Amino acid sequence: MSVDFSHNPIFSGPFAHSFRAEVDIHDCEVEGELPADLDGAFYRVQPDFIYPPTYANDVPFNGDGHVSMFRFDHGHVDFKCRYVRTQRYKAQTQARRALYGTYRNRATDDPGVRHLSGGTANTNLIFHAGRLFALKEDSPPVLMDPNTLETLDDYYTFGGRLKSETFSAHPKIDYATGEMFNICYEAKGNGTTDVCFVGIDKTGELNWEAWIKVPYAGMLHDFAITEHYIAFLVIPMAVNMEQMRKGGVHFAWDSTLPTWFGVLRRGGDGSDLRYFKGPERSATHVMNSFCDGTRIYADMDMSQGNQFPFFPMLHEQFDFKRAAGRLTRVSVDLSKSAETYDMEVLYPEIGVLPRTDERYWGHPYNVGFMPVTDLSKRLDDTLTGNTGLVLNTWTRFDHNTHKSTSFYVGNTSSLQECQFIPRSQNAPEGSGYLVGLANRHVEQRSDLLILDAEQLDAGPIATVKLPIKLRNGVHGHYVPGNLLAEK
Ligand code: V55
Ligand code: FE
Repeated sequence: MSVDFSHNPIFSGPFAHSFRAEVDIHDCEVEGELPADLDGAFYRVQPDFIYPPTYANDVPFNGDGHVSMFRFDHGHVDFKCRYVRTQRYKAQTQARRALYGTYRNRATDDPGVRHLSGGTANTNLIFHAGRLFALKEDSPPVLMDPNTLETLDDYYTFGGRLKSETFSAHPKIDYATGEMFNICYEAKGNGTTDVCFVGIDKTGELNWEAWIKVPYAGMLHDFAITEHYIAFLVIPMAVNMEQMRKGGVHFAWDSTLPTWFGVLRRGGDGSDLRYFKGPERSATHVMNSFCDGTRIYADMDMSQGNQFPFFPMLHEQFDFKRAAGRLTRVSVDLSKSAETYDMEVLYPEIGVLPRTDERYWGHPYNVGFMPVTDLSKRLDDTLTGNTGLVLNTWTRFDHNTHKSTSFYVGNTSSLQECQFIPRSQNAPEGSGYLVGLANRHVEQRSDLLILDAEQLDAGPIATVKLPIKLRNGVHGHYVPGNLLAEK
């Protein structure tokens, strides 16, 4: 059977079709001037099915990890993109067909691949202790060479120290200590309520773990670190074993479930874990988080209902109004005996994928960024396929002044996630560049935009013109050049 993507609805939206190519561009074409001081690599990853899914109910989150690298070199930039050589990628390319079934339901996989990793490495990248990790939250990390994007290890377990079957896609680094932390959920297999937190020291050794239980197996996509605590939100995007037995995807939205904000001591054994209850809410990403004495704060892209239109809903229809996320400060005071957590909506903007100046991860901070939907400047629906909340603006939030400034991309383009790059290691918070991909809907092409992060409203200072159309990606990460030269 030939490769034919045309019959699957996943591929009908704009910038939804698999790219499937691996490309090198030496010295990319640039409009404007790339900053002469910019030296380092911006990595991002897109789910990119190498073969069309075999299940009609499959979701975009099940695509194969396809990593792009923009290597800035003092006024020049080279581009490279490669599929991650996951066990799944290798088995399927060898067989020349899809062998894996629907999203995170291993019983729908071909029996011949069920002993292999199901990981797609399609969600995020992070660089720590000289290693570039490509991540999917249902599997251990995959290591890539940060300069060539070769896959070095398709199932990295920190030398056997990772006991969890999973490792989530949002590790956090505390740059004050050099430690990396992560949450690992469904740590003992599909649907298990076991969660493992891990700490990796600045040399790359996994030297801390704490095991806890969650009230139900919800998607624990991201989590929060602070100087003394770790926190996470359990959301009603819950594993649905009954749906999976019928050949469905891993999750369904169950609005009858509460949310739970869990807090435990960083470095402890997990026995001090406390849960605080909240109403039906979704929040998949943390902008940043910090503690002040016994009070813990986590700023998240929180909405009232399900944010993912492609996951089944058990009790109601998907509602774009209830899916709208706003930057919300979730907090608890551990010195009090309250059983609920506090919520404060910080800004009116509707958006997802909040980011920050990562040097401040886990510490008090003032600057954050978020792709938002400016509803007053809607994209031309005939170009976007009218998919609802299209991201058309990057916004910078300053918590000190409570002001926002933004860059609007125009009504024939849309934006992907943005990434902050500090001007130098010692630059003040939020001083540097904001980069990310713009989807050009008329030209059917991608551009990388580089803005001065302190002057978003001035527009891009440089635009890297790609002759190709990348698809909608998930997350990215920036690594300064001096760390890439080290071996
Ligand atoms: C997310 C993304 C995923 C996934 C689960 O953005 C959650 C949230 C790209 O895959 O599997
Ligand atoms: Fe994410």
